[in-house]
Amino acid sequence: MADIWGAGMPHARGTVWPARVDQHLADGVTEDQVDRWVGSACLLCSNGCGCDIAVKDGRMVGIRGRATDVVNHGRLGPKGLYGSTAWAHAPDRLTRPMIRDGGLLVDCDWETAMGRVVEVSKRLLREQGPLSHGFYTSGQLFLEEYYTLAVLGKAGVGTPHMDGNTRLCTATAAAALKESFGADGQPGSYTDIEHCDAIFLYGHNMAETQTVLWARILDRTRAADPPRLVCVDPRRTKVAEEAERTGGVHLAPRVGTNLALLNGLTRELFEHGWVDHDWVREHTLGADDLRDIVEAYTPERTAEICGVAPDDLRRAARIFGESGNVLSTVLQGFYQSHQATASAVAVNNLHLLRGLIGRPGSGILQMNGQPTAQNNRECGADGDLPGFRNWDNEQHIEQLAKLWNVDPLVIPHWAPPTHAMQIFSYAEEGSIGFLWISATNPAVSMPESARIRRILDGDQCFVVVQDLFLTETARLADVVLPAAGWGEKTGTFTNVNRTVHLSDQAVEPPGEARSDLDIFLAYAEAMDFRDRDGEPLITWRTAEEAFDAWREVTRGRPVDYTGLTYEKLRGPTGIPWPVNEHAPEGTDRLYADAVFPTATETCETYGHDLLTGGAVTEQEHRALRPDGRAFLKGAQYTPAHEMPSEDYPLLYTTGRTVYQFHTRTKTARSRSLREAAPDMWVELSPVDAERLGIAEGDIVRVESPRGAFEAQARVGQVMPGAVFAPFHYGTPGLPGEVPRQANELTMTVWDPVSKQPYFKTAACRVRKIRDGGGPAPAPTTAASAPAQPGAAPATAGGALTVSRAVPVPAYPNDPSCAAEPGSR
Ligand SMILES: Nc1nc2c(c(=O)[nH]1)N[C@H]1C(S)=C(S)[C@@H](COP(=O)(O)OP(=O)(O)OC[C@H]3O[C@@H](n4cnc5c(=O)[nH]c(N)nc54)[C@H](O)[C@@H]3O)O[C@H]1N2
Ligand SMILES: Nc1nc2c(c(=O)[nH]1)N[C@H]1C(S)=C(S)[C@@H](COP(=O)(O)OP(=O)(O)OC[C@H]3O[C@@H](n4cnc5c(=O)[nH]c(N)nc54)[C@H](O)[C@@H]3O)O[C@H]1N2
Ligand code: SF4
Ligand SMILES: [Mo]
Repeated sequence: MADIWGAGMPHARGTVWPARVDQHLADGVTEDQVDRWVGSACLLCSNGCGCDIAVKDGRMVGIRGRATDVVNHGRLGPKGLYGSTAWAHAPDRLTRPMIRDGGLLVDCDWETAMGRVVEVSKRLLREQGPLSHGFYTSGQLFLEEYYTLAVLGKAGVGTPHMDGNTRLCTATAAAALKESFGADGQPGSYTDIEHCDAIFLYGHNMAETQTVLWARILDRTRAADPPRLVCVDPRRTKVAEEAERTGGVHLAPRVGTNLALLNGLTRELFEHGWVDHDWVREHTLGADDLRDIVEAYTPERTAEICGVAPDDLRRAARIFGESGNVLSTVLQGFYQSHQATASAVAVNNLHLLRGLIGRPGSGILQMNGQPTAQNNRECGADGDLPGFRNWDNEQHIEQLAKLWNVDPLVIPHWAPPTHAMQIFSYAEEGSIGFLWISATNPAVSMPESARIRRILDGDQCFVVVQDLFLTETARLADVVLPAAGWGEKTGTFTNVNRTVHLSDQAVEPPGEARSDLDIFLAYAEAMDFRDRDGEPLITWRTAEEAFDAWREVTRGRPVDYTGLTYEKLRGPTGIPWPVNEHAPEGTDRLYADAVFPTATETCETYGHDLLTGGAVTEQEHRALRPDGRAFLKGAQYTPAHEMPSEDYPLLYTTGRTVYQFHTRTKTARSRSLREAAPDMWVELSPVDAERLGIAEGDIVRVESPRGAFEAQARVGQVMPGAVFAPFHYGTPGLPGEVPRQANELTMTVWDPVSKQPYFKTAACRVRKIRDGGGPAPAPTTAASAPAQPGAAPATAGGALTVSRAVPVPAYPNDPSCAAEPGSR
């Protein structure tokens, strides 16, 4: 637990990342007692580490990394090891459906619960039509489940009101990829780590949020000839420390000023001639406009806006400009902060200006967070259309209509699909009277919690919640459906670098819990959705049949799954798409030929103005003749919606800690993880703490114009003027307990292009309530450590892991395997 990244295995540039198998078995279980190991991948973040699930007496009792998997080479991190199976047999798992009766949720059988769902659904469809229906799903279901939901929602119900919590998570990643390259899909690969000269991490605390990927980076930075790191984060994270250690830079911009910083970096590239003009002319559009936009962002002006030193900015730009190969990663410090899409696109711009794309070591990872967010974006249960199709392109709609054998008019495409924030507004007004929430806990995870609770609790909207547990959200539902979780059902999912894994069912779900696929299929059947010939709309019954239907949807699209089968995925490793007759073993890296899916006929969007979100029309797009060239797009920096004021003088930002996953439904049921970060805290800089008379562990009240919580203060690593709160801790709900969730304070505002809400920019004030009687319950092992070493007892626990180095297998697609055969 304390040794988050495990023992280092440093290795030379261009050689294969060494393999090591990490394994954890539940208390009292030994390896020889395990009955079977079942192939899967970890479902606790977007890294998608290949693993096997240990099964004993019909129960999941542990996990082991897969040495042969390209993604993780056998490694697992603390969440994967301790959090993957502990929740499965928790005594409070939902095992029966529930319905609200006389104000209370009471157990019932499936017939009653589904009967209630179908009755309300049919009535509203009859009386008010498809716009009365909303679906809010997840980044944690399986591909087959999203695809089924997408078909029943778009071709069955016919509603545009369908989105996922991916809107809160990686809508900006998708938007940035679409704006620059024409379609979603990660250009880069993890193998870029083995070949790069510099790594830029933008608003990405990878050391805590993708621990195995971070271990992979450490194995290069701790070896000879390391890449230099540049960290852009207002906290002094482990990433920031490593940036300093490697002779790189930690840029700590004022919260909400990312775009100004990036405009400053971009200007430096132009000023110093770090632009590959030939490449830019041949493969991109928009360089002149971009240069005009960034002209005013001199190092001095940028430094003033962002609160960084001008020379640090210059040094960072020089590292980008002069390194042979650069890998960039971007995550929530950008996606959930002010001017999200413009800032994320600016990272793509930097790579395009130097032509650093499509070759080993030069990659962009517009990261994902959730393990299956990518699949939701591919399958279109999130406000996209299946197969990265463009809702504004009639031909794309016709392709789907043909695949589903329905009239094109049934598929909603008269306006952009409704995004989650809008779906909740419609549910608030009651124009959406039926809202089906699956595998997400918005009562804790959406901004402005009090408002979300009101929407879910009110009578204006009938709420169905499908989950493993009676969450804060489920408690407000009208019907609760018990779902089978990871290991209890079969399906595929795709990690951030496009690697597809199959997760086979290992055990039976508890009680009457059913897989999400079975639940969606049962609804579709009860609703009697039909195609244009009167045949059942959905023809599949099993996950594998759903996958096979999906493969056809991807034919000819950038996200090509046609060469994948369940059989192939039962092999030694996950496989990155596209997989087809040209690339039967998959594709490590996109755009090696510098041809981008931007042609008007192909692209997933015609694009937007990054400042206002105004849409580009088909005619405008066609007139630009993008024809495979990438777009360089910029925007001016504007101040955030809510800036510090006299009343609320501090910047408020939120995020994660290494030991907890989201609203903790899984991680809090592992004793080791729970105890490592047991309760809410809030981080202040030493300067602000002193000014406010706050000491480590004091109980403080944090307030914004929208709400407040009380928690113990950690005098920590956040930059002066800012406050950081973890968002994992829900409201206890016991009488007399004060709310303590980070989202009580956040605001209902979103990015104009990606529509991703801004969890990382608001204003707040903090005051001391009373002594806390000890240090804050924040872990000491990473960014939440106290500023003063030793101010809190060291985080420990969970020594039940074994790790063993193993000979390196040959990884298909890994360019280091080809270049250095001797290193295997
Ligand atoms: N342990 C753990 N790992 C996880 C998850 C988890 O819950 N727990 N969740 C998974 C998911 S779904 C996601 S989306 C990812 C998220 O992974 P990350 O994006 O790495 O996590 P966050 O902590 O949300 O935010 C990253 C950093 O953004 C910084 N930040 C805040 N405001 C700003 C700003 O204005 N500008 C800049 N540049 N930085 C800012 C914060 O200080 C923080 O360190 O993690 C995934 N992995
Ligand atoms: N303030 C603030 N708020 C944030 C963020 C932030 O950084 N700051 N980050 C945002 C981000 S990036 C994300 S991804 C969201 C995450 O927010 P949520 O999606 O609300 O978080 P989870 O706790 O992962 O919720 C997933 C739910 O699905 C259930 N579940 C798990 N597996 C299954 C399954 O197979 N089937 C079904 N039916 N249910 C299942 C779990 O029990 C859990 O209740 O939070 C967002 N909210
Ligand atoms: S890095 Fe992510 S996918 Fe890998 S073990 Fe950790 S939580 Fe699981
Ligand atoms: Mo996320």
